[in-house]
Amino acid sequence: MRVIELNKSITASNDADADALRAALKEQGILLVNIMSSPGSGKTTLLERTIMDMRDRHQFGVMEADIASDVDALRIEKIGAKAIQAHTDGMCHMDAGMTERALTAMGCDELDIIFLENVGNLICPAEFDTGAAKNVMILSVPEGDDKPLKYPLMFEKSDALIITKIDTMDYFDFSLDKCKERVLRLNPDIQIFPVSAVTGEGCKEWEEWLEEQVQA
Ligand SMILES: Nc1nc2c(ncn2[C@@H]2O[C@H](COP(=O)(O)OP(=O)(O)OP(=O)(O)O)[C@@H](O)[C@H]2O)c(=O)[nH]1
Ligand SMILES: [Mg+2]
Repeated sequence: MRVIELNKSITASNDADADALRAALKEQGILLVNIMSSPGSGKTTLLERTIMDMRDRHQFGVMEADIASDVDALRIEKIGAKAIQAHTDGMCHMDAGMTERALTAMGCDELDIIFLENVGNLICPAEFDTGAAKNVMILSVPEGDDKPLKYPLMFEKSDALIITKIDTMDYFDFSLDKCKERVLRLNPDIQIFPVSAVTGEGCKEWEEWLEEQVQA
């Protein structure tokens, strides 16, 4: 497993770097999807299922951004997809310069969908454009349906919201309707997919949306 140590980007203009990276990836026909959520919401589990369901049609790569360890990248390699572990030098987010260096280190010539599993937290990753074509947020049922009220920016910045662990709905006081209403008030254009990465419920709709983004 390769681990790349990333330090803070030297350029001050993250937005310009992000636009340049987005344009370069579009030119190469690569869809970069930035996955954001709190720690343990189920990012890696959902990526494993998505890759296994779609790997006959696409070549996947995953950049796992964490402060330490290589466990997530090893999980992705275990299912046969390309992966690199990026260490953020204690930083709580990825920016465009860090994303570009991780992409270069991984190598993406033969890939057509690349996931960036961003550092787990609901605040900092929403503030930095990574250069991804699409931003996807994951919220899990045990975290509660009030999260759109407390962390609005991430919901505003995301193109899609995956509400995961719906198989645990009976055990938590989570209202899907209330959650959707709160999210849509912040971002009327967001696509919402309730799923369980364990049972597979709802994953087809999310994967169809992902397929549409690759084709676009
Ligand atoms: N019941 C249930 N458990 C899930 C689901 N998805 C993930 N989990 C469990 O949630 C825990 C965390 O899952 P991960 O996929 O490692 O979460 P993560 O967001 O990648 O975690 P970090 O990378 O550490 O932030 C594990 O115990 C998973 O088995 C789901 O849909 N349903
Ligand atoms: Mg993970």
